[in-house]
Amino acid sequence: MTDASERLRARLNPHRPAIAMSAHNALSAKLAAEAGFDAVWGSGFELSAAHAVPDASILSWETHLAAMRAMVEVQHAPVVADIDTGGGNAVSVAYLVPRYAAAGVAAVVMEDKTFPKDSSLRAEGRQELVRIEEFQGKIEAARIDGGPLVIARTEALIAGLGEAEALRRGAAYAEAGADAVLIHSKQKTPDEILSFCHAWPGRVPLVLVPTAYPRLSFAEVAALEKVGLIICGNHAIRAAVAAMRATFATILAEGGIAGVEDRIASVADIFALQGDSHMREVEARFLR
Ligand code: SPV
Ligand code: MG
Repeated sequence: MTDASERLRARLNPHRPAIAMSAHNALSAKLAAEAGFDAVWGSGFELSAAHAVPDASILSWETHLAAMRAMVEVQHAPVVADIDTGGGNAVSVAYLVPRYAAAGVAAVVMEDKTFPKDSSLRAEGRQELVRIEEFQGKIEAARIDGGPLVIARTEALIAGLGEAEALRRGAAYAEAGADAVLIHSKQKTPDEILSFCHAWPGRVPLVLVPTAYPRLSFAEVAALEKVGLIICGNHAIRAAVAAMRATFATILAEGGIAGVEDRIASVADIFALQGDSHMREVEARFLR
């Protein structure tokens, strides 16, 4: 297991869940780490949104992998890579995950939907799941010595298959060697998630993405003593979109850029985020 995976595993504490913040590029990953989040969520939804395309297996895995590598390179929080369906079947997974391992990610999250996937939160999206045995094979293919943690994600609740099926799948995925099970829901209240968590036997920690039911606080999740990781699924891209829209509208409305000056990051701040101090050290040492 890599150093990043070890650190993440140690933080999957059901009494005090780790909190991951989403990112869509290296800069947002760096800001998430700077803010103090325990991990960075390499979100497929965010990356798709950043390319202005749907989160439906449209971007290539190379695009996603390059984004994960860039996130790993610029900050120290463990990166949890959202590999969607793993690119196809267990063979695809067996070739894909070593590349994510080489990029230095701490964990991969793989979901039990069919390829190509549709976004879980999309109203009336296509939510078909692969057979349990097939997904167990994909989990086994994802597990490599010294590689990232494997977080198996079941979409049984998203697909409307009910709690019993979600529990059956979660247990089967833990049996196949998953380090944690992500249980996703798009209900606007946390009821079905709370019920699932209470029923979960606790063989491996759970992972939640509470986008659809935002009123469930981190403290309430911790009180369940079943969840090792809470993922803030898409808050970086939504914050960026809101901030850009507000800034762009103000500039056009006011006919100049002066009015937004103290509401946006300074140029000095951006230089710092680019690692300007490191470049100055390099210049001082090597430029002759
Ligand atoms: C993502 O952020 O890409 C996720 C979470 O997988 S969700 O969009 O809720 O499916
Ligand atoms: Mg995703």
